[in-house]
Amino acid sequence: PQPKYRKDYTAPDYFIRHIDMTVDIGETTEVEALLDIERNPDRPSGQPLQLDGENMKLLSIELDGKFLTEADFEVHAKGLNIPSLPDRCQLRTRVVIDPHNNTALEGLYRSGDILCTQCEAEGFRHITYYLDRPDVMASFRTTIKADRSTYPVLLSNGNPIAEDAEGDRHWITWDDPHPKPCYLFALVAGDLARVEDTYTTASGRDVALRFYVDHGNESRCTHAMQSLKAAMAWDERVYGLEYDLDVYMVVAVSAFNMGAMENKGLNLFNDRFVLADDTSATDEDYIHIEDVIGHEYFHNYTGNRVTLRDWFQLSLKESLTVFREQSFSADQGLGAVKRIGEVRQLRRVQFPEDASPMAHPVRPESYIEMNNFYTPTVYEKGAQVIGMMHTILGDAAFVHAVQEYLEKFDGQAVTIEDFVATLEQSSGQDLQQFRLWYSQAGTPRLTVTEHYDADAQVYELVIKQHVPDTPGQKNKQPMHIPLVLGLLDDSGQPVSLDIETAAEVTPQSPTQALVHLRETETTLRFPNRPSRPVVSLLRGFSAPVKLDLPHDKSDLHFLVRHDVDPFSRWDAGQTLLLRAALEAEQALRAGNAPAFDEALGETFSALLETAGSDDQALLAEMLALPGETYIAEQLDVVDPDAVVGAYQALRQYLAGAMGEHLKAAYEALRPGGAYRIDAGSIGRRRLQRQVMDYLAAYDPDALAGYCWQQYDKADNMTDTIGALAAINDLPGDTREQLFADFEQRWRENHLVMDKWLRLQSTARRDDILERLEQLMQHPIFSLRNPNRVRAVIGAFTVDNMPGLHRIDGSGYRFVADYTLKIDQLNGQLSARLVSCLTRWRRYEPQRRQLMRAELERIQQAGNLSSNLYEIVSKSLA
Ligand code: DPP
Ligand code: ZN
Repeated sequence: PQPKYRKDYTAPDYFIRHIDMTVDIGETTEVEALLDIERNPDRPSGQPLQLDGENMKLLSIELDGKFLTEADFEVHAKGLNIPSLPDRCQLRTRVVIDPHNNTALEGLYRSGDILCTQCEAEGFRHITYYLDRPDVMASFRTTIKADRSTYPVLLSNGNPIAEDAEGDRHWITWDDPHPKPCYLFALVAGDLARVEDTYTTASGRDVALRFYVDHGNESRCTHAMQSLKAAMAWDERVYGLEYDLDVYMVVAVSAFNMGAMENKGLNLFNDRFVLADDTSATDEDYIHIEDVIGHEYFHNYTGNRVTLRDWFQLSLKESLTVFREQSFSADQGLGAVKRIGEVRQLRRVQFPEDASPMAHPVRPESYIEMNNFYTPTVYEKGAQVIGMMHTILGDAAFVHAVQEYLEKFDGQAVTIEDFVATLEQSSGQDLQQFRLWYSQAGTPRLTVTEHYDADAQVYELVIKQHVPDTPGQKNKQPMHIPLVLGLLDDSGQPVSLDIETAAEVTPQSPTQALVHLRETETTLRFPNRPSRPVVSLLRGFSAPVKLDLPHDKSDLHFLVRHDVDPFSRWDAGQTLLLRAALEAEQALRAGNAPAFDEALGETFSALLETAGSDDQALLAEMLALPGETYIAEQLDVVDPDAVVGAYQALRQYLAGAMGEHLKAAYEALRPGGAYRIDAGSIGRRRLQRQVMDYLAAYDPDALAGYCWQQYDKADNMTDTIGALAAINDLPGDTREQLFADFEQRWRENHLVMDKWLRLQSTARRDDILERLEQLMQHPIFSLRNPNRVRAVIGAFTVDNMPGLHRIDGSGYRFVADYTLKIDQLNGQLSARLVSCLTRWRRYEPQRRQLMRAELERIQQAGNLSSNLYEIVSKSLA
């Protein structure tokens, strides 16, 4: 496989203005496509037409009504070429495809008993011969013919304009007048139940909202429907954007590679992001559903109305849409805590990616397989980049600029540069240097030193920035980094700011400022400080950077108690915990027992004593330890045993310091009434779950009793799963009985069983690999269903550090074996699973050798998907 490069972009030689397609579903599936083709006047004439098409059998081809013979065109494995064409013509092709044996889940495929499509990024070329690139936009008319009893529901984009039936068969024609790239095409055929509601837009138009789900699941769409209406109202209120069609459809699909897909007017969703009710869904499920429903809805403008010129621009639609989703979500109640969760996730998955052999800029320069670039960097780091521009412009100017962008480019396929230039023109801000966020990969590191001159009463900060080398990129330029900060005096009060510096400073309030770092080194002087203040840096996580704080431990304890910014307060606590974990890791490697400061125990016990306070969700975050992956991320050479040991030791120490208070807190946090899903109740449950995590370390027997009771009394899945999760690593009868009972109760519900699978795959036990094999024998398991595979193998690779890194290499071998097996079915999935091995160079010598050997074994197996080939070859390079 050969890479494609961003610099090689050229406009298409031909456009397709309209496609009239008939999909005839039967024993075999036949697709007839009539394309209205026009030469691009800006390109030389006489170019061949090169259509994309894979995994299909060509039956016939006609140009302007005349059948072509084999001498007139050339078919190859990736498409079809016609040497020359008139400036305008109609091309009709007829092909046969095989959705029933399509295990890759791109193009048209079978999921359970329904047929459905996934066309982003390049799936449409598995349905018919086409110019499968986003800058070719056509209006679509789609006729679907199928058996009436097997496929009573036939859906595509736009509006239904005609239908009829004859005998066992029926057909329906859909018309989508909005020209769109083919990655937004969708088709569904199946026996599905429909749940309908109406939304009245701000201007008074009624929009029909239709969810299609398996029969029996009708009552489980309520939350998704509510979320959709909330998202529609939010986009009207905040961005002034109204939905533009009469119908909005969402179909829940069980076998789906991604979370969901924003096809115009017809979203397809992984069913885990649609189906929910109190007994089967957790708080986190409810929140994810709201996020993903919002995300796909917001794409209707940022992605669909204004789309991408080419796939290197993917972040143009994804980062802006993630940013909009995150703003929407924060507005729904959890606010700052939501932000903390995003940062935790960014540090857990994106920072490692940015330091890996797959590190790439938010706007990649090249790819072998586009599906490998639906990454945390393009999505989550990209959203932080948008967030920084939001900070720099200010909310009103940012929203206004986005509106201008959407108006200016409505109906067009554009670039990230078009977007940034519009923000610049609209706001008058200079974003020239800021653009480096799109082209330079790697996480910038800020190193801050402080100095207080008591005689002169001046406090001084020196901030250095450095962007690390990444594959193909060395010696990077300094970036434009927005740093939000404030100072606290000895009593913990915010100080009014007066800053002397060469850098640009934008005051945000009398006590908080935005400093624009643009140089390798920036000095800030704060005059008239009668005593040394404590600085609170990177408030609200104003930039996606690693920050070496200047603070000593006592400053961090002080910030945990006093900082007014919830993010920085939380991060001060995390820094304390991280430093303690790293000291413990060092001790363990030196063969010593870890030791911890008493002050650490005091600070965190004191936090626990505020458990009755009103911000329980924030408190839960404050009490949660930095994860093992994040601890490992700080080390140049990773010894997984030492990392796991340090994490456990720190947890044990804090649990001991909190002692009996844990039980009191657990009791006090018991629910007072029926299950409710509001921010306050969610916060209480999260805190209770955190307390249980410490109790497992402090008093396992007491915890087992609590888990038993909690499981027994639970009227909701959050409490039920909370009990199983807390006891997951404690061997014993209670654990076995609860897991067995749960299986009996839920074995028919695959989404709920995913939770059961996931917990067991992440359990810390010596026989974990045998257990994984058993789980894969369970009747609900199938290597063809990505949700199941992610629940067993995916969860193991991400959340079972001791199991994956067993010193005999059996964890790596397990992953490699299944990666190869799954690659025969689904390259998108196998490429994700293998990523746990790609950073082998960072591990201690023995693991390094073992991981590398498995990667080489995969590489030598041959016949790999382009997805897996790209990841493995880049990680060995
Ligand atoms: N475009 C989808 C999404 O992120 C992924 N294919 O919404
Ligand atoms: Zn998206």
